[in-house]
Amino acid sequence: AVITGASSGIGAACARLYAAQGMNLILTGRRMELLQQLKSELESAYANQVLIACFDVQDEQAVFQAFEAIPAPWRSIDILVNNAGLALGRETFDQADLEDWKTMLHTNVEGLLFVSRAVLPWMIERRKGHIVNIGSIAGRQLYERGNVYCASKAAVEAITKSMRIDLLPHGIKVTGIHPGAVETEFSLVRFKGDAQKASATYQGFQPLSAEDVARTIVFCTS
Ligand code: NDP
Ligand code: 8X3
Repeated sequence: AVITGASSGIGAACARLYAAQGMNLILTGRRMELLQQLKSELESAYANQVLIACFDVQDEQAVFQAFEAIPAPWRSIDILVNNAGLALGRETFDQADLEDWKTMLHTNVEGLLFVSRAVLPWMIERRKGHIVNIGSIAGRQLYERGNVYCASKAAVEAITKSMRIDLLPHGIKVTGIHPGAVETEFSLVRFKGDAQKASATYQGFQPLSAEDVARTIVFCTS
């Protein structure tokens, strides 16, 4: 399985659950150190192998180069979890930072497209594969100051449905997972390191855990 955004949150939880099932993993993200730590943790707990591919999903060239560098025995990919993503800022439409908007669209939408296209030829060749795209309830239930994050996740849902139709003739399955609030690094990233604002996000209700979502992903691909 390939998991993007495996250095924290839902992606890391997914890696742990798939590893426990004996699956070999290709883990991606930008923070090499965290990926290395997870690789060591998993390889010392289980007999499976972990390959790290460190790149920014926004960078088209870097994505394709990273997958071109994957050794042949690793190219029999059964599962791709397109999980890497983020929200940045919580401003009204007129106040939001344009750079934040671009980063969300480049990461959540373009990044998912690049990684999918890099992996797909190997799945098509084997007439086998399952792609899981992580959208969000935010793509369906719009909220105040959610604007472009919500739009990026609505795009993920449209892309997921379109992939499912176009890839069916190749025997490839496509699933969309659209979680509600999950307590991960997500809000810390959204509020640019402001821990107070991040934890305030989860006041008054019990958020999902990364493992809750990972269990659903693993169930869907089982
Ligand atoms: P985290 O911030 O904990 O994890 C996000 C992961 O995405 C990290 O591993 C990060 O790795 C990776 N990532 C972010 N930007 C890039 C990039 N440009 N290139 C490569 N990797 C990147 O958040 P979550 O685990 O919560 O988020 C995972 C997914 O779930 C996201 O798509 C998010 O939108 C979605 N989601 C989250 C919800 C929530 O409430 N938390 C609810 C619904 C959906 P690194 O920084 O090392 O690059
Ligand atoms: C993340 C969930 O509701 O915080 O996608 O936007 S929410």
